[in-house]
Amino acid sequence: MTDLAAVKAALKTQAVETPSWAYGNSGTRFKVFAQAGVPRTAQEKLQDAAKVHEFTGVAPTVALHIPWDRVDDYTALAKYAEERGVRLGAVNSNTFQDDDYRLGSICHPDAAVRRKALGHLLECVDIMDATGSRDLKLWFADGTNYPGQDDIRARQDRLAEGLAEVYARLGDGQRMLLEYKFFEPAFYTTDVPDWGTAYAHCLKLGPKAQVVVDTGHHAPGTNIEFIVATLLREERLGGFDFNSRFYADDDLMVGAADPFQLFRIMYEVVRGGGLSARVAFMLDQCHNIEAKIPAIIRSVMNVQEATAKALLVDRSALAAAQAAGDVLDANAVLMDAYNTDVRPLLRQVREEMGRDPDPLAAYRRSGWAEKVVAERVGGRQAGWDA
Ligand code: LRH
Ligand code: MN
Ligand code: MN
Repeated sequence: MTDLAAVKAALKTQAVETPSWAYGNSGTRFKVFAQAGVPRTAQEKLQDAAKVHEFTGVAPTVALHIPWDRVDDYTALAKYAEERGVRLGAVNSNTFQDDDYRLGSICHPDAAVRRKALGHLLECVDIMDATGSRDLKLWFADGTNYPGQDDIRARQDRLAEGLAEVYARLGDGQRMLLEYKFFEPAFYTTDVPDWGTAYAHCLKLGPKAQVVVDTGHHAPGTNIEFIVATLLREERLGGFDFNSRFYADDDLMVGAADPFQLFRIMYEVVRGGGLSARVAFMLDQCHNIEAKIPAIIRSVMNVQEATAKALLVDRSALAAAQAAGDVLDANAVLMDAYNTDVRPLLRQVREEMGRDPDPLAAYRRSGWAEKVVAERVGGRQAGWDA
């Protein structure tokens, strides 16, 4: 039997971090579609993020991407966020959009480029000091396109060296989250291609270095929940970049392509005690063709639904079936939870939190979309024009 009060309490304390870049225009390498009313500044992105939190009640922080969200005064930006009821979350570094990074950043063969990249990463920690952010999220586009292009092992040495310098700069209570991705933009080797490589570096660095699992960064068929279970066991799961994929790094709404996979991941999170502050639940998505704020609200709700189902798994019945070797019963316990319609429960949770039970309808009624379309003229692309 599951304790419904405990399930509700867990759902009320859940926090999903939304990414500043999801509020801006985005697209593919073929076309960026401009939408009316999208934010033109970091402040306007925070305004939109505040709306997502206002209507969901569980999205209190916003991730920044530097330089996409560069401002003169980050302390003032943090204050601006707080005045609107949200806080600044993870600082995402960006060592992939300068010409200098053609052959990589902190793995680049040229020490001068490595120094430049390192300077950016250290600047991101300075920004964290000003914003009060806990997490530095590192994703490296580093890799090679052709066999023989560079020495695989030397690149790992450069990576380790750079990461160690950043690690040494972290203050008390600050962490670095190392993200892996199996391919793209490099096509032959990627310097942090998988959780094993990320984990090996984090292990050498120390406990402030944690792995971040971007759900879109795996080969088709990869068992992501196994990775989650393993990293939680090793106390090295720092967080998630949630999104959905069909074919590649599609950055679609989390839970859209495969809600069952999201449930399996969230079950391992619950099972491993990861539904706590030490695991950051972040979205990393782009809304190329759909309205952005409603899409982000929908994404937050998808995470909530998967979490609710994971919390509803009857763990003692599951353990009993597993101990008895009853394959069918064990599977049925999990499927019962997955097949539960948790939407009424979540409506109740929202009402108890003083929010509208239907966040999307409430947002639509609020008139925010019409207001920003009228006020914001000339919205910007999420990143590549920064
Ligand atoms: C890379 C990635 C990484 C970046 C973000 C914009 O594919 O997932 O997290 O910072 O996209
Ligand atoms: Mn990511
Ligand atoms: Mn990605």
